[in-house]
Amino acid sequence: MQPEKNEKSSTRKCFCVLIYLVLLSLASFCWINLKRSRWHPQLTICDPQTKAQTDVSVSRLEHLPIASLESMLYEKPNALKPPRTDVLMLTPWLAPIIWEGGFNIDILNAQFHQRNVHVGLTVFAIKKYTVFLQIFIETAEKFFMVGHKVNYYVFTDRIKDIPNITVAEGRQLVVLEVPSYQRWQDVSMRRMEMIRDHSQQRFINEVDYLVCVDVDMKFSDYVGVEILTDVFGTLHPGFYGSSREHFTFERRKQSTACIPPDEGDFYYAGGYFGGTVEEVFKLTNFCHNAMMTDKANHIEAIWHDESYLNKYFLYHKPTKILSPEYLWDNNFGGRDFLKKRRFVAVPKNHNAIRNRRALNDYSRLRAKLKFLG
Ligand code: 4GW
Ligand code: MN
Repeated sequence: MQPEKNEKSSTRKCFCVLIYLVLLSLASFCWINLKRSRWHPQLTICDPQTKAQTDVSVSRLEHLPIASLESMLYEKPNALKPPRTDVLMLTPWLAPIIWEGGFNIDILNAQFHQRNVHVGLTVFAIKKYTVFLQIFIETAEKFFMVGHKVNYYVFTDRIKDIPNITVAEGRQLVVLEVPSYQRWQDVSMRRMEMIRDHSQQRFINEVDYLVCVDVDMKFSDYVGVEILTDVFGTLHPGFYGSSREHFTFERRKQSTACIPPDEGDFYYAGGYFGGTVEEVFKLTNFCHNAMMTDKANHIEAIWHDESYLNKYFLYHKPTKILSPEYLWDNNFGGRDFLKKRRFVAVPKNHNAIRNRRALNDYSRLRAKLKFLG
């Protein structure tokens, strides 16, 4: 009698385990699908650990548009008459430098519409820098990639402070919660790591290009698909006319960001770069790894992420370069060559926005640079 009882109870146990497993897999299936569908609302709040799961190759092919032929009328280019002669429009490695007058936006828009491009604009608003978001997004709605699909990716540690902005059709505001760092240098530098990680986990499934910029800025004229290419950098508004010796590259040989005095093409700004998700992944991965190597050796490059970016671009040349039209500071006034000021710095109340210790660091560094010429 006993063995039969045992057998019965173990069969029951097996059955219960089986039911439990079926219910578990059903629940996880529902949960995964629910997570995916959360992507659709305009404002998406997402856990930093989230991993997007779409199959890239399948989703991209599914969305390919059907080729159509359309004619367009515009002024004929003249092989013997350059549109502008006052600025450099091509680098020695044949990358265009983007200036007003050097492109026809209608042709470019038609080309990028044919490809149905989707652009991601990444911006960090950590701690008090959330105050810049309202103007940043409002002006981007007016001037950034108008008529194209845009995802704003706002990285923040203060989700509650994100303004509730309604964005136009075809555009989405995605808020990504990230940790904040105590040192302001780390706040700035860790952007590379976070862009890299999110490129791999989510951006690669959602957008074709990434544009990565500072938040203490506003758009004041059009910024469109003319900037899009494999990988681009932007001429720093303080150094477009400088000689190599005046570029503030990292010069100490112990740092991975070191650039020797007889090398360097341009001085690129840390606050404006981009390209395809794949290329931005490579760039940010390089910069983050270089920073980690330096950290282990107790050294930090002079201008933080900007120094590592400049090192990357020296040996991985950008395929387009944005002129200072795309990154200007009105404190510099205007310039004859500057036909448009597309993206300009918002004046910061340094005392209110930055902590005092950081201010001291900053003024010491500026004084040192002045002294060095
Ligand atoms: C000193 O106290 C700080 S705080 C220097 C940068 C800080 C900071 C920067 C911050 O507290 N929160 C934050 O989100 N950021 C992000 O890093 C923000 O996107 C900002 O635009 C970017 C670079 O810092 P920044 O604009 O102050 O740098 P600069 O003056 O070189 O444009
Ligand atoms: Mn800035």
